[in-house]
Amino acid sequence: MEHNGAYKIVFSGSMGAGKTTAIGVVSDIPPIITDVMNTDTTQHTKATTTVGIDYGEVDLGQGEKLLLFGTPGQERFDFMWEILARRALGIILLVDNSRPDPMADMNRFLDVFAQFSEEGAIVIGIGRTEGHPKPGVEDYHREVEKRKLVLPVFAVDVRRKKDVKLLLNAMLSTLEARER
Ligand SMILES: Nc1nc2c(ncn2[C@@H]2O[C@H](COP(=O)(O)OP(=O)(O)OP(=O)(O)O)[C@@H](O)[C@H]2O)c(=O)[nH]1
Ligand SMILES: [Mg+2]
Repeated sequence: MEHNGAYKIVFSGSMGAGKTTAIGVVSDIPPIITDVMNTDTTQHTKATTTVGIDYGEVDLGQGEKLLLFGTPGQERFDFMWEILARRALGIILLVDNSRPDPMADMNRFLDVFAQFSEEGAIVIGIGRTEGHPKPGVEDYHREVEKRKLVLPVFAVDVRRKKDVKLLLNAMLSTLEARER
């Protein structure tokens, strides 16, 4: 794929999974955020929610950079997920382990991004495991295997830069391995 040293990576996942937080924490430029006051409090009680896109950049040096796009999590914006993923090299799928059925959330997004999962271009980050350790990383691995796929799964707290870097590095290694 032609990319001129710029690699598009998309953060997706359910409402409140931490897409906006992750991009804000890791971006080298002030992130572009399209959050408004959250009125959808049945889905999530947090103060704001994304209604457009998140955008940030990570400089890799030598003229290369990552362009990070975040999708809105609310189901009413599901039409945007695929649009935002066009021409992306990979998807970082964030899962909120405190949700009622986080495994179903993961499966929902693996279905949406089936083209990416089949190419192994998805990295999964499980959040809020400190208060909600179950399901564990092994459980997610097993669920992914049911799809005859092998995808990296990590427990992360996207408020920490090093955790978001871990997800990005896993994505880059996967992409490099594929190019070879
Ligand atoms: N305790 C805890 N909080 C977390 C963790 N990861 C993220 N958060 C918090 O969860 C919230 C996530 O909010 P956002 O970043 O707005 O989530 P989002 O995925 O962009 O949500 P939408 O745009 O509404 O879909 C923030 O308040 C984070 O600080 C975690 O591992 N543990
Ligand atoms: Mg958001």
